[in-house]
Amino acid sequence: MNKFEKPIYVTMPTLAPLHEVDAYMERIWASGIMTHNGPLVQQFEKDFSAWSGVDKTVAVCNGTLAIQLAIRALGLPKGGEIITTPFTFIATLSSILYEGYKPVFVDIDSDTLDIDPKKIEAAITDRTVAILPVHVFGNPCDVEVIDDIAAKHGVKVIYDAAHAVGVKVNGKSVLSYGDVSATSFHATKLLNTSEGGGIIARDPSVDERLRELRFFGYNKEKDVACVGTNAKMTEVNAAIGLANLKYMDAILADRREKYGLYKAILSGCPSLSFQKIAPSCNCSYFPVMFEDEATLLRVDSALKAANVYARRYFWPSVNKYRSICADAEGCPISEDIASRILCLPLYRTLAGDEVRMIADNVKEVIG
Ligand code: T4K
Repeated sequence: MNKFEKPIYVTMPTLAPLHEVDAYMERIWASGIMTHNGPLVQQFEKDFSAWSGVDKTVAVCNGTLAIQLAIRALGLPKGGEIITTPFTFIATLSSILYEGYKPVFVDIDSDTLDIDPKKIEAAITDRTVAILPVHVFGNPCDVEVIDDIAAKHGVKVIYDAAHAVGVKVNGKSVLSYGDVSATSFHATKLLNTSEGGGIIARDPSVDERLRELRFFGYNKEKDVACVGTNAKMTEVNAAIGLANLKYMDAILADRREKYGLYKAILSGCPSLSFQKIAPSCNCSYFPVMFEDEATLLRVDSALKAANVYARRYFWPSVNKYRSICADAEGCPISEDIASRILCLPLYRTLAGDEVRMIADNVKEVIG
């Protein structure tokens, strides 16, 4: 077993050289503008949109509020049902509940780990107001099929794109599908602003409403147009994001290379399986599925003994959180996969040799 001297975490933030962040910080210090849709937030919105290939982005303070505001901006009938995936981070589910909607879980495709589009229509009722899929681990959902189902039934689509920066489908940004996409710029994400989120809306009036919602409900005329909140991104967060954005192409290439390295070593183990990813997946995580939970637990504790801290993303399947969704439907595929999937460390400063050592450790435990 290869032991590591320093702890190896599931991820580490991508950090641009400090002097490049400082150049932006000097502008903040010179102007005294720290927040309230300042020049750096506006520039970050513009530069992120250009890099992603979308018209506009609304920058907010985190990915969770991005989902909440996305739901709210669509003005959906209160109390309706939102169809979503059980295989996700708690923030997807809690945002639906926080906004006062009933989550209806549709099980996942066991290969892609995204919501199974073939099962969505059966879950649509006259109370359905939206579908909220997640591009799990940056692997794009079947967006064209999902958007078609939504159009046919007159419901909205909100994509939880927290993992999906830099992903293209049919040559277009995945963020341009659906009515709204909500992404995250958290420290653990491919593009980070420390804490942050971004919302991309298809309809310019929804974009406008999002800008009001994040700023206490004030509109451009400084009148209160709706019940808003404070979800602004600060200038300091935008400064970090602007500096990091310049490295995104290199970061994507690096992830793909290390993802390929893990896969090349671990593919030789017949008892392991992997997410079936689209060529455009951003490879932001390296999930691996074991035969059963007992094997996962054995590998996880051996890795910890070697100073490697993999993470059980996502466990449990969120439909199992009985304290907040007591009557949720069972989702056998998601529950099974959640019990035996582990994300191995993957980040820019992780060396290729370290990837090899971690993969060899996994192989050694499973035999
Ligand atoms: N939708 C989906 C599908 C999501 O996955 C998420 C968030 C959201 C929505 C909501 O987006 P945000 O509101 O968070 O913007 C992490 C992240 O906190 C969370 O952003 C992420 N998904 C989730 C999958 O993972 P934890 O509790 O596992 O993170 P934590 O703090 O243990 O960090 C993991 C490792 O990263 C640490 O062991 C070390 C490293 N790390 C972490 C932080 C915070 C650093 O090196 N530096 C840091 O500052 O939830």
